[in-house]
Amino acid sequence: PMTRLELIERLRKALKDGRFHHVLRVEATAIDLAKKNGVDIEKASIAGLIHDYAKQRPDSDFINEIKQKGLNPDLLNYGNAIWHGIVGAELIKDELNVWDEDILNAVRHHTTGAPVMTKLEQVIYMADYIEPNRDFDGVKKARVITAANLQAGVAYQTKHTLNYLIANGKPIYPKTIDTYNAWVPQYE
Ligand code: DGI
Ligand code: FE
Ligand code: FE
Ligand code: FE
Repeated sequence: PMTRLELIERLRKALKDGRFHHVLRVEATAIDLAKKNGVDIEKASIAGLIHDYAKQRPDSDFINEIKQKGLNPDLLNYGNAIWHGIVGAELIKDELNVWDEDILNAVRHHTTGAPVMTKLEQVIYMADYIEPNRDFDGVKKARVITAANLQAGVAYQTKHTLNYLIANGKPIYPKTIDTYNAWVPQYE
């Protein structure tokens, strides 16, 4: 596997400047949340760095990967927002030689969440949402809630993201609904 510094060089090349700095902020936020929640710091660092590795790839790369790896064909009905995590994890295996399934699952679930998430997956899902440059209505509340209780943060993000998607007429990936049902009624 690559060292952190080798991964950083690969990410610098794969991403535009703004996105590159976002992943560095997600890494720092993930390390902070990992320390507070007893999560492996090394895995939080690597997962934070690589979570958006595939974000700027053309649609054709994802479509090829879905077909080649025999992923669920329903994925073809969605787009980059859904693909860059779930399908991005396959590109990461192919191209960055990261094979740790805990880290890959954190990448896979960083956009939609999942009904069952490890603490590492929760840390990456939340770090992506609250990294210091995020600026949306409710981000301050999201930071306060997440600092107090990681699982309550997951529920908060899941509820607000689904609300945003519906308000804007976006297609909802079924796993996003499953995540909502598993987390929001329980933690509200
Ligand atoms: O990649 P980032 O911008 O750092 O953040 P992200 O991967 O968490 O989210 C990317 C976008 O995906 C964000 O605008 C919310 C959106 N999203 C989350 N769940 C769904 C979704 N978009 C659609 N269409 N359907 C979903 O279920
Ligand atoms: Fe992302
Ligand atoms: Fe996110
Ligand atoms: Fe991100």
